[in-house]
Formats: sequence, C-alpha cells, structure tokens
Amino acid sequence: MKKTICVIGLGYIGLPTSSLLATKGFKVTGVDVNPKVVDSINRGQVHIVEPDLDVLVKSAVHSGNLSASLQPQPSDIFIIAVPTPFGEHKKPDTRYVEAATSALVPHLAEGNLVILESTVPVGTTQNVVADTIFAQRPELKGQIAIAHCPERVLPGQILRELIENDRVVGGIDSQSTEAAADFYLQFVNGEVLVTDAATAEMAKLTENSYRDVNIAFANELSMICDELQINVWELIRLANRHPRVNILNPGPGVGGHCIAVDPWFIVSSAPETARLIRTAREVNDFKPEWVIDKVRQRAGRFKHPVVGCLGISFKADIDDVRESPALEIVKTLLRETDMEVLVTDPFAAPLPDFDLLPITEVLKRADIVLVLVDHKPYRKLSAAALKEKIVIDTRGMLS
Ligand code: SAJ
Repeated sequence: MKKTICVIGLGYIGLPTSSLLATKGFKVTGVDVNPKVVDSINRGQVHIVEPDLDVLVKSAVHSGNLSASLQPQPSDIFIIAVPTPFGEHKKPDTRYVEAATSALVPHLAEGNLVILESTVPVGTTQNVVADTIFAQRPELKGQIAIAHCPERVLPGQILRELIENDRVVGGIDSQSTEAAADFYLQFVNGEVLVTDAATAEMAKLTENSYRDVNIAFANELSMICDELQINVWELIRLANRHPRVNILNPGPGVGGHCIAVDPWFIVSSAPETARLIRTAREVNDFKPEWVIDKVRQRAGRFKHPVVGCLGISFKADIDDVRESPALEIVKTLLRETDMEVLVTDPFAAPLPDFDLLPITEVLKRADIVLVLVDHKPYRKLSAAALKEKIVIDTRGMLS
C-alpha cells in the first residue's frame, strides 16, 4: 500500500516537497490555513514563482497523489513546513510550529513519523513538538518517531536541491533518527547524515549564519573601499585569486526569510556569546541605510532628482520580496526624500505603495540609476542606455 504523508504548510518548502513526494509515489495531503492556496493547488495551479514548480504541481495533482486541504488527516508521516519569523526584539516566534503541531495531534497513531522541517531555535523539536504531542497523547510516548530535518534548498533551485542536497536528520531518540533517515533515503540522492535533534537544529542555523557573516565581511569591505576610493569588485576579484580566500559579493543588504532571520535565533539562545553573529547581522542590516545615504549625496546636485530603481526582490531572478533590502531602500526613498522615485522589476508582483514601470521608461527618465538587484535581463544593459546617468551599482553588476 502507498504510504500516506501529510505536509503542513504549503509555502516555498512545503509545496515543492509535497509535489515531489507525490510524484515519487506517496499519497500526499498538503495542508494550509489559506483557503485560496488550497483551492488553487487543487486546480493544479501554483501561488509562488519557482522554476518548474508549476509543471510538477500540475502533474502531482493530476496523478491523484496530491490534494490540498484545510485540515490534516490521519497519515503515516507528518511533515511540518511552516514559517518561523522573528517577533519583537528579534526573538524567534514559534507560534506557527505550535499551531501545526496541535493541529496534527488528534490524527496521530502508533508507528507514525513526525518531521519538523521548519528552521527553529535549538530545543524546539523536543520542547515544542514532542512536548505538545506527549502532553495531549501520553500513550504515544515511545510509539511514534519525532525528528528534525531542516530544509536547505536555495530559492530558484529548489527542485534540484530537494533531491541532490545532503540532509541532516536528528531525532528526539535513536529510533526517531533512524525512522526519519529511512524516509529521506527514499527520495534524496545526497547523503543522509544522522545526529540528534538539537545538533540538527543548530546545523541549519549555523549554515545560514556562516553565509550572513561572510556577506557582512563583503559588505563591510565595500563601505571601507568607498571611503578609500578603491573599486571593491576589482579588489575582491584579486583577493579571491589567493587559493584560500573566497570573499562573497557585497550588495544592498541581506534579504529573504532565512539568512536575514535565522542568525537571530542563535543570538537569542546565547546573547552574551554570539557577538560576531550579532555584529554581522547589524552590518548587513545597516547596508540599506548606507546606500540611501549614497543616493542622497549624489542627488544633491539636481533640483528635482529622479532616481530609477532597478529591482525590488531580495535577490536576482525571483519574485520574493520578503525582508528585501531593495524594497526597503525604495520605500525609504519614497517616504523620506523629495526625489521622484521610479521603480521597475521584471518578476515582482505589483505592490500597493508604488507602480512598477517598464525598464525603458525608468532608464529614459532617471538622473540616477540605482541597481538594487542583478536580475538577468539587467545584466545585458548597454553602456549607451546608461550614458549621462549617474549609476549607483550596489551589486557590482556593471563592474
Ligand atoms: N547575498 C549577497 N551577497 C552574496 C550572496 C548573497 O548580498 O554573495 C544576499 C542575496 O542578495 C540575498 C541574501 O544574501 O539578499 C540571501 O541570499 P542567498 O542566495 O545567499 O540565500 P537564500 O536566502 O536564498 O537561501 C539560503 C540558503 N542558505 C545558504 O546558502 C547557507 C539556502 O540553502 C537555505 O535553504 C535558505 O537560506 C533557507 O531556507 O534557510
């Protein structure tokens, strides 16, 4: 008999995971609190932009192996893939994990496997998921498996990375670890690496903090180089020719729902000790302000400056604007300056605060061209299109 899986949360991780599992022969129920999301998936449509996801969802739904619902239902395996934002004072907010766990508790039965894929502060798999389940269903102690297996996929390459990436799996006990590892081995081509739940939680936070600290180094360099009148892009190219140096790219700041958020989970668990991790977050969070200041300086010479902003998503070639530094810069320029701000983005959906214009119009009218995202179509911009413009290129796209 086909194994049944219930995936709670049909966002950037839950939806690709559900559809992939459905095409691998599992019978999957995807659960989301948003009725519009549930309806559109049941029609075989997607509500997020990710290469090839539309085709995968369509075929998963048409095969009869994937359906969406507002409520969980009894299954062999439950996967929680809900967001974990931060709340006030950058403290992790695990309410969605708590709600998802409570929703599945009545449907659990002996022999089930519960997997938490959401990125969470250390201790959550035990203290939130396991404790909630066993408080309400003490008879299931020792009878079900509970494990953390953090998602590690890169937006823009989710479908490939879901299969190819190595996975870290950590259970609340060794039977749980083993059961979860057996499950991932059925569809992952990468290695499945086993540990305990707390180490798996910390591994995920560490990966994103590693990247944040390294981007902060690049961003700090870009500000130092500006002061010293050195081209940071040339500098990085040269330094990276050293066999043991690999500096990342400076940008307008760090966005997305992961790297700009997860390091705070470590800071909140070890506030006195996580000094470098906190500082990196502060350096990256300061970068949009620094860019805005650059625009103000360059705009000083115009009576009615027109700034053309290229891109609002948090990185190239996606539509996602969550925690986007580009969007933050655009909104601040609109709110706090008298400049005329023209905005363009080939992928992002329209927002209430401003219009998205065609790039040709933005380039024609702007005095200052502010490159915020290095979307593919922009990389072909000709020198002629930027002639006589002041260009502030936060991505080094034109260097
Ligand atoms: N960025 C730079 N310079 C760089 C690289 C990135 O400024 O050299 C910026 C991007 O423009 C963007 C932000 O950092 O604003 C994050 O982009 P990203 O491509 O580094 O990462 P995400 O947020 O799309 O995905 C990350 C990935 N984590 C790592 O690479 C360690 C992904 O594997 C995780 O699954 C994902 O977070 C997640 O869900 O946690």
